[in-house]
Amino acid sequence: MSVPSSPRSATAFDPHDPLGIDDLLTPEDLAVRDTIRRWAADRVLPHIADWYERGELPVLRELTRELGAMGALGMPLTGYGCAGASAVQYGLACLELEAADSGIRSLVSVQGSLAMYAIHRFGSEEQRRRWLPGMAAGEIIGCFGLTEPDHGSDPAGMRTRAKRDGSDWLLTGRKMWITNGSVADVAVVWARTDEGIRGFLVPTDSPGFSAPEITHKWSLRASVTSELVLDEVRLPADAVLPEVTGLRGPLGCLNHARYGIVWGAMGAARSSFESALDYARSREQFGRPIGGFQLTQAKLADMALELHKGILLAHHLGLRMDAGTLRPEQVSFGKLNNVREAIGICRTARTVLGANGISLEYPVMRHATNLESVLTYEGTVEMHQLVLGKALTGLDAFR
Ligand code: TGC
Ligand code: FAD
Repeated sequence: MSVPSSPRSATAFDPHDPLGIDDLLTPEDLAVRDTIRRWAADRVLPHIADWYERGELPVLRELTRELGAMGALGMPLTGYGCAGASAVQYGLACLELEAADSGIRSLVSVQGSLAMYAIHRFGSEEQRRRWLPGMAAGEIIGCFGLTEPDHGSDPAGMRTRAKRDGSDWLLTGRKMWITNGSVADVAVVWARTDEGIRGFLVPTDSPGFSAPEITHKWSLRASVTSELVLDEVRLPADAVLPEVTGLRGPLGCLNHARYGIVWGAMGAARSSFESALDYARSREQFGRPIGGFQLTQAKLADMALELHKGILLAHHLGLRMDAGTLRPEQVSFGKLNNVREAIGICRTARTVLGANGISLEYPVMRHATNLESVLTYEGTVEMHQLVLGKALTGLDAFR
């Protein structure tokens, strides 16, 4: 092992990459990251505070097509117009998107890791051909309906029901808190059947389907969230995903989306940390920059520790996903740690900015409030603690 004998023999310390994590990335990884970073800087950052304040994402379809053109939708999937990128590259894209806003990363997660992944993994060849190329291009928007008003953390209790009627299916029930629900062209809906839980591809213009938007959100304001109402929606026999029965279907999709969040949360954290670092260098009190006070430096050092440890963890999990060795418990490890630490970083960054920390002129409070949703969706903190608790002890404490 070689240890630098003097500071001069080491590469220069980079405050934005103190551990030299960039050295772990391939030229292709860096190219993907830079492309998405440039796109977000150009297309999202100039408008996001305004969209957030207004509580809307007015150019959602346009942005989705642009994301499709960059290969960001269903990025690690292969064939059917998907980019076939590595898991690490997909993770880097999630980080860059969430550094702009969690709502944009959510759009990509739901489209690619939930709706497209479900079709790619559990659909028939015909379903893949029908839906995936348009979804990869961002022409067709998908959503993923698992959560119900009375069944969030415990989807096994879902009430949405699909009954056979001749060769058709009749779907009745309600889904809640569904990202992109009211703008989607196709909804992947999980429902109870006589055979167990199954997934259905529901064109959103089907009679009996409606998706009222959920308003008055104080988090993920630049993201569409909806209820799905299914009132005897008639679907043909081939609307069911043929390759899976049981909760392992939707939970298998969640592994992929949760993996993206492991990276994404570090994007929100990075943006908040950088905002705090800039501010600390320029804001003066008591005749000197606040970054010169030991208490501020302690905050910056602690934020940097958790930020870069989190990125290292995400990269480690990405390598495991690419090697095919990533376990669901390891995804829970990453989601639990990185979202919790990201919120902590945002909260500390907010204190460094003083009163400006609560202003939309800076991204910190927006990221912090977004992360309150990220902490809850895709499995709450408690669910991931219980997943790890079960893996550690062999004892199931969910029920
Ligand atoms: P349990 O009995 O443990 O498992 C039932 C079956 O599922 C299998 N399984 C998994 N398979 C793949 N990946 C995983 N992570 C899996 N976890 C479990 C399991 O092996 C079993 O298979 P089989 O074949 O033996 O039947 O299920 P449980 O009812 O005890 O529940 C376990 C628990 C609590 C961990 C699970 O229900 C859970 O994860 N709850 C949280 C629900 C959740 O995360 N919902 C997210 C909704 S989607 C969303 O939030 C999108 S946000 C938008 C955005 O991403 O931007
Ligand atoms: P509950 O399950 O009611 O939990 C409430 C509290 O009780 C939590 O703290 C929870 O951890 C705790 N709790 C529950 N059970 C236990 C236990 N056994 N032990 C200890 N504590 C427990 N869902 C989708 O299907 N698709 C989407 O696209 C989607 N998008 C979303 C977008 C946003 C903005 C939000 C906020 C949510 C979204 N969700 C989506 C829903 C999300 O997945 C759920 O909110 C989440 O799974 C938690 O369910 P719940 O809100 O019903 O909380």
